[in-house]
Amino acid sequence: MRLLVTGGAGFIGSEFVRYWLKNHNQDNIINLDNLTYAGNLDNLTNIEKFPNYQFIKGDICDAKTVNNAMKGIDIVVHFAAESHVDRSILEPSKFIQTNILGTAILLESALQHKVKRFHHISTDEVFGSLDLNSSTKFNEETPYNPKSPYSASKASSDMLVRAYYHTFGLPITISNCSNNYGPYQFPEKLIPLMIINAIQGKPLPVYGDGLNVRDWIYTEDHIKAIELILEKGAIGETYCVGGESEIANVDVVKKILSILNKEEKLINYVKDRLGHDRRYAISNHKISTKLGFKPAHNFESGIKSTIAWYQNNRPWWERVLKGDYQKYYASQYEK
Ligand code: NAD
Ligand code: TDX
Repeated sequence: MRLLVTGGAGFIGSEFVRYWLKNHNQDNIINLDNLTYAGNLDNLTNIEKFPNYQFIKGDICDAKTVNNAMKGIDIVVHFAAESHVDRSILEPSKFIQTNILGTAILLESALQHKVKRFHHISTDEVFGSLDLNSSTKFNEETPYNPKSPYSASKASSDMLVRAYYHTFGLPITISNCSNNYGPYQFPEKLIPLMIINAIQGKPLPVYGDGLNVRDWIYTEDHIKAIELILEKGAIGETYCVGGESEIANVDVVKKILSILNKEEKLINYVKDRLGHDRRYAISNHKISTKLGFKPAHNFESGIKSTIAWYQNNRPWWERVLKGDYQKYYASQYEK
């Protein structure tokens, strides 16, 4: 099989590329990524010389580049996106461009090239926000109710994917996953930002009261869910994917501090995120009963191996912290 992976130099996309080449070595992967601030070829050094791997630096919003990359492709796995909620508050237009327009261009090209499968990676954030005191979880039937420019752009892209299935018969599947964490995550997201700040003895900026809840999944478990969907998922279907680990932000931060043996006085409560979603929780019922998915990592084991990775890969994150990251950090946290 020939796979076109978009966004394969990012956090989750690069985990997919590394995993797939290791476990499906008869397949070929073309990785199309335009290397935004979040794209990093250092994530792929183990596999970059593999004969069945090819990298194309290009934008999913550029139809010519996409059409060239799509030639001979059997399966598209679409990760490329602007992915950080806080940046979508600072600059929504980039999210509309990449997440909506870029997905539309890929869908049209996949249809023209008669691909056998278009798998779209989406998020639980499209469903909106749950009450802290309820036990309700999002599932495949939950109506969309996105609240941030990021989640609204992802919801729009999901709708376009569904429209290409219903109108044109493009063989699609969609996964809506909860918050990922693990090695190689860009340190703008909660867990790597807190780990790196804690290692450096810097304040840990917790938004609002710190009681917002997220459901955490170790990236490798997310990739295994995608593998199951590609191998056994039904065309036209959506699958929710969760980590079965709902935790309040401040408890995540306290856990990181305790593993690193640092004091809780590093916690710094800062101004809340605009429109901050209170709680996400997602049901694995469909993917577990239909495809046999079960996350292999619990938060306790996943966070320990993630912290160990950041401790052992200091040059990776020191390079990332240079340059534009400093500007972003100052505009987000030092205003
Ligand atoms: P990321 O920000 O780490 O990586 C995104 C990648 O896409 C980068 O390599 C970037 O260079 C590339 N990219 C961005 N714009 C592009 C464009 N116009 N053309 C080509 N490449 C482009 O993101 P991530 O956390 O790995 O997320 C991957 C996907 O998973 C996204 O679609 C995101 O919405 C979804 N998702 C993420 C999470 C999470 O917790 N991180 C959870 C659920 C779903
Ligand atoms: O400095 C911070 N302080 C803080 O309290 C940051 C960066 C975050 N937070 C809070 C906000 C959220 O309640 O931590 C929680 C997690 O924040 P993020 O890591 O930014 O993730 P979230 O906004 O929940 O969105 C993530 O999960 C779904 C990903 O970024 C999305 O790409 C994915 O779709």
